[in-house]
Amino acid sequence: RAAWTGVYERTFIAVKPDGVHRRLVGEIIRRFEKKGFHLVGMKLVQPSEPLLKEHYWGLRQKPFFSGLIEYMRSGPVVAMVWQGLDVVKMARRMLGETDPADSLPGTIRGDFCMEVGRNVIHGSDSVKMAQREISLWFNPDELICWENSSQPWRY
Ligand code: RTP
Repeated sequence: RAAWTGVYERTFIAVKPDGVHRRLVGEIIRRFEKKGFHLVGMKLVQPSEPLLKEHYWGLRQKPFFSGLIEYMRSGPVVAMVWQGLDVVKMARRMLGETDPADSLPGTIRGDFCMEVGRNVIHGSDSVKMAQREISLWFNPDELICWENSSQPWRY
């Protein structure tokens, strides 16, 4: 494939209420910026229960589902869309494992949290899920293409 294929891939990242509460928003944005990804959407939101239930629809049968919704409603969330080469997979690697106990130091969860139920950040797990989540959390006019670079090494 051409080197630039996938440059316009997008993922949905959310700093969860514990991450916002603990002032980790700047640190998280800094990591994505320094990696080289391109921010195309961002907002502080107090997510509604229906939005969260839709977002976590695939986990509705899990025993932790209601606790998860309660946790996600406990404060504002910073919702973001990041763009760049293989951003979905790379962002998941930057986040670490779902359980911080399994996350290596150097990852966001490995560095900043301890419990699976308070794991500070969400990232889409596939390109398809990213598209679904972006359209759930953002209106198209909230996503801004602010740079039109012809240089493929700048994502
Ligand atoms: P996320 O969607 O938040 O990025 O997390 P993930 O893909 O790494 O993990 P997933 O299995 O989709 O779980 C979603 C979120 O549910 C909470 N969780 N709690 N055993 C538990 O108590 C448990 N397992 C998962 C976590 O907040 C996880 O990020």
